[in-house]
Amino acid sequence: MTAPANQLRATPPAGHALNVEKIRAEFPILHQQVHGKPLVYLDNAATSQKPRDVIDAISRYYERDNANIHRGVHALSERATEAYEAARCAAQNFLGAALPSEIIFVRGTTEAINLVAQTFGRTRVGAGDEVIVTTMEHHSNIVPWQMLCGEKGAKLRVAPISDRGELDLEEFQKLLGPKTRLVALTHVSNALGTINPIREIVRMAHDRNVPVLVDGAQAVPHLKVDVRDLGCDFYAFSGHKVYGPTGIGVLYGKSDLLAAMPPYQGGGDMISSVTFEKTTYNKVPFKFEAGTPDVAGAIGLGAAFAYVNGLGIEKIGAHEHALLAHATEAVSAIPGVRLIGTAPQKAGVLSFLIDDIHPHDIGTILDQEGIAIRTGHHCSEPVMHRFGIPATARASFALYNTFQEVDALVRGIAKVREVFA
Ligand code: C6P
Repeated sequence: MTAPANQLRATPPAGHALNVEKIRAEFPILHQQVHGKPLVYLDNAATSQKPRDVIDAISRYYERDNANIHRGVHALSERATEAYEAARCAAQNFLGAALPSEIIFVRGTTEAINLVAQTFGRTRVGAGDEVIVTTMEHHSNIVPWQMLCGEKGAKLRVAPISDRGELDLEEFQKLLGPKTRLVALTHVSNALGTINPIREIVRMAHDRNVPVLVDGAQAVPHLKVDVRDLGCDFYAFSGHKVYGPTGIGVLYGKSDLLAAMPPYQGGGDMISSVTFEKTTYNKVPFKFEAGTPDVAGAIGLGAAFAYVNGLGIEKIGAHEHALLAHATEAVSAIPGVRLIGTAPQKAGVLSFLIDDIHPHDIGTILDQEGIAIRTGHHCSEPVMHRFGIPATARASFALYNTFQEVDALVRGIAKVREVFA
């Protein structure tokens, strides 16, 4: 867990230093020039780069073990099935889930949330009921609930955030009521970097018997997540933000909830028997994994968990926090810079504006310097509306970033100001 901002430190505490030089050697993509400059990749909240271990695990699978799973009696199918189910156990351990069957492989956070909305949501939410989200949600944690509420005649309630980008817990508490059927909120905001106090929010919701879904897309790369310690009912994340491949992600759900939920999609592997008169469904988690899954993706994700575990998520978080502290101090000292998202508890993300320069121009000029950041509304338009801005420039950090790269960003911002002077 990161330290509060008033304890921000620009170097990780003793014993927490990562060997970043060695780590960088394990990421082939980082060693290239962009527009004649060394690549400085600071768009990790959009997707992180992949270590050699992950790339090799996927290649090895296709070179040696590729087969369909849960279906064949031949050796390759057995090996592929074993590797896929081992990845499920790795995900279980990564999240601290009680059982492997509480882990459902999905395409990513977006699919995980849609799955819950279309199964749990459709059976539990009715006319006049309410679903609570927050102002700082990614569109993936707004639109599926809007669709559900529209279909059912239910109401979407929105917990507000402060000028620093913190959730207003008093207002959140007031929204919880007898009609609330679910709270769905992000663990870490992708646009602001705010870390939400999930344990406390879960306690408040559970006091009223309201289940909680947590969007963990921006949390798992930076924080130790233990779903049983958090107490949440669902937890969703994408593999590609935590050094795994694209196209694979995880939905964690408490086993009693998953068992009671209807399937999401129909097809192969999610059934135990089919006749034209009646189909009976497979047990959890297979009930939710219709069709041939992304076997290679799951195996790659398993390799990503091993990679992160090998380094230690606490060390990773401490390193990134030191980078964020250094970047926050250096960037906010530049005249004309306004930071968007200044909560005391933050992870991984620095969103900013420079004078009245459009963020897309900032991004384009930085790209010419070899620096990759994201600009725009970050699929979080309500956050932009809250701050009365159309977009931000966002630098986001990962375990392989260096203090020199932060300094390159600071020089790049100075260049942007020169261009627009
Ligand atoms: N945010 C970003 O640049 P998918 O696309 O399903 O892997 O993840 C969606 C998602 C859900 N929740 C949060 C908090 C997220 O940050 C994201 C993805 C990326 O901020 C791409 S828009």
